Amino acid sequence: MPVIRTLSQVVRRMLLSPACDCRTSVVPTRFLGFSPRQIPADANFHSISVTETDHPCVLITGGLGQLGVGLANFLRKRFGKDNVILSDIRKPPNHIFHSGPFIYSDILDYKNLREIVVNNRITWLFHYSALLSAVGEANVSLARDVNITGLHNVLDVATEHNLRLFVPSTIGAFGPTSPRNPTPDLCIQRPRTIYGVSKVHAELMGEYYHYRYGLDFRCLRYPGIISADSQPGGGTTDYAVQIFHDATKNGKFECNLKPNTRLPMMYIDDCLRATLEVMEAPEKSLSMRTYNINAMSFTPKELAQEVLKHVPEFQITYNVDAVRQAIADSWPMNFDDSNARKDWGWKHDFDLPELVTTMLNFHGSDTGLPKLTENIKWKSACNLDSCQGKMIKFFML
Ligand code: VAH
Repeated sequence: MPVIRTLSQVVRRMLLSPACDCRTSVVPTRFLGFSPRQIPADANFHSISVTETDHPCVLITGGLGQLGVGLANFLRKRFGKDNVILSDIRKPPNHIFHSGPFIYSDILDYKNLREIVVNNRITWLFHYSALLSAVGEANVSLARDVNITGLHNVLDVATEHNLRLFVPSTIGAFGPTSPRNPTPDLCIQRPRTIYGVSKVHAELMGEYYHYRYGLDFRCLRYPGIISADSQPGGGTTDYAVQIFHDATKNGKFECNLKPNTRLPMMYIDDCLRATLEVMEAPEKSLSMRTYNINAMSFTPKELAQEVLKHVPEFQITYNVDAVRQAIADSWPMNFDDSNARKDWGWKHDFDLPELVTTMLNFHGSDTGLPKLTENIKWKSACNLDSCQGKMIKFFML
């Protein structure tokens, strides 16, 4: 029997051995090392599985982006404030710093990540650090470092320390040659942005680490996320957040996409709930590791028409941003999320009317506007040009 010297010889021998009919079965190569960074076979850097008592110990990277703070608040209600650590490379505002554990984490520093995971006995990691679509096109090399090299570090640390890892993907992981209406989970993915390419890479690498090393990797492709109390991060769908701020502050909005640009969208509360639900789903229920999730799909024109039902003087104009328009034209118009609904019971709560009422109430509240309900509609009693950023008088119809 020849002496097997290298791991590749082991794998080759396994794949080619008569016992392994690779045409029909995936070779279970999980025991061939715990992670790609484990060099000598006996130098086992693999953490023992930390038995999660009655809650995970959570780390969120990229915590100061559009979703991190909302996710931290949501998970702290579920697992306890001290069991959810928010992290970023930037200093947080006071109200965030004092709302729960916050630490520095740099996903480009592999040793920093390992130290955080070990010192805080992390068991779940939500990896939100990424440059989004439009901002990524303006800085491709940084997007490649953060979205790809950073991801590699997170995958390795998660594998070596037995973490349950969530990495968000996006409608941006599809491209102009993908079916667009609707877009299924499994189809051609040739995105035309560094953001999309990096997210396809994240999906494929996460699934590889799952099958090769047993990493509990879970991934959702998010639609454009609309958040009330957090700013979007320089993406293509950001118009759908800004419109509400401008509608309540000065009654008009300049949209940077064409009126009939249809994109899948979701309110942040649905997004955060879906993220927790897929992380809590029993492994046996997951037929896939990467799922589309959907809620609604609308155009700027349809969104403006819904806003007009509550702010009749509202005016929308269009000044198309060619970069964002080209990106949007390459993305799905509607998502097929039937696998998520079948496997782990995904169901959205917010459709367009609920979204608009919720967002207008949030932005209206800091201008002293009455809360909108079904039978309350605002009507400005003024010419918007003279509004000076505030509606002067309202009455309930
Ligand atoms: C972007 N808001 O526009 C992000 C998101 C689905 C889009 O990933 O880049």
